[in-house]
Amino acid sequence: MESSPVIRHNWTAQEVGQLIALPFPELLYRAQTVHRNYWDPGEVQACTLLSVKTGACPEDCAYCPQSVHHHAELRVEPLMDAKRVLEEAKAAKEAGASRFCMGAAWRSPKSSHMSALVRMVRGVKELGMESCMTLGMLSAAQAQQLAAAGLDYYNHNLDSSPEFYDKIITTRCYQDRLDTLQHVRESGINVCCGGILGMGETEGDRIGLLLQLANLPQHPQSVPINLLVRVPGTPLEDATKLHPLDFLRCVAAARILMPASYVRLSAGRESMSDETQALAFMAGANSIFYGERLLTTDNPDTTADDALLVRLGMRFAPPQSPGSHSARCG
Ligand code: SAM
Ligand code: DTB
Ligand code: SF4
Repeated sequence: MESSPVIRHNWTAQEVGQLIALPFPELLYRAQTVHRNYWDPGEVQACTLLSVKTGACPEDCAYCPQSVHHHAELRVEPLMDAKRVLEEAKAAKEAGASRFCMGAAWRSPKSSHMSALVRMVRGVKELGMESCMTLGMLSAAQAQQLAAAGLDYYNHNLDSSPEFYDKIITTRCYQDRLDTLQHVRESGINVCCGGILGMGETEGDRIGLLLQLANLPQHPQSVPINLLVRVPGTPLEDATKLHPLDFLRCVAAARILMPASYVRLSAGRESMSDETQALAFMAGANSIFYGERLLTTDNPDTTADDALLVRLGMRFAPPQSPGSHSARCG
């Protein structure tokens, strides 16, 4: 097994399976070695999320509290005014975030939404932050409109393996997701794409997800690894918990497979110990969601995250100009 810092797009399921199954110390050692070739191991990127349109989503994603098909407790809110969004972005910047991610509970945005979305992107850029949006499926034209506004990143997750996918979502297919990723990539916006672990999938499915991500034509510049937040009222509220070591194995594999990408320890940190998070940073995670809310669920308090970083002797990374984040690979 090779752990040299070479960017590959031709991984096989067997290779990824062998990686994941390495003795844990060996896997972490390899991931940390790759990590140090590309990144400063003392830095973590801080991204703050804001739900700019909440709930009443027509999609049936089994994990999601915002689906109209489920019964999670939630205050439905229409698209937020751009001015209010920018006030939140400013507060996030003052708290130390370098990237501001705006999420909407849509299958896809309507053309009538685009001018407000463009105002949000421009405003976040003017604050000197990286901008990110996650709005559902995008057409090529919509991706180009957001690119022209200066959007830095678009988040669209594959969520799981192609084989497990239809046990989780029936209202859109895997290929729809791949198509949106292609539109985003071709528009020049950086891709943020990852998935969710702990939905009852097998290890083979986790391997399948990692394989899909690692063999995309370009690695997503950001790879969010979410641990399922088991929200009451969703079909996955009683999903069997994933063992933290199995979660960590995937983080390490993601780092090895996609050396120059941010690997984000995303949803689910509320239920993780400090030790698990520390091991995730050892395994190559170098980004977190920072702020007391994710979209509709809780995230650790910023004071707890600040204290954790101090305890670990780590620090938040300053904003980077998109595209320059793999500068250390030389
Ligand atoms: N509606 C858009 C979409 O689905 O593309 C954007 C917002 S959606 C909430 C963004 C991502 O959040 C999903 O793709 C999923 O990976 C993640 N997510 C949603 N609910 C989650 C949960 N309960 N636990 C972990 N991740 C979750
Ligand atoms: C991603 O991969 N995780 C974030 C972000 N992209 C948009 C969302 C997590 C949502 C967790 C459930 C909630 O708060 O609604
Ligand atoms: Fe809607 Fe996105 Fe939630 Fe799926 S994940 S139900 S598309 S908000």
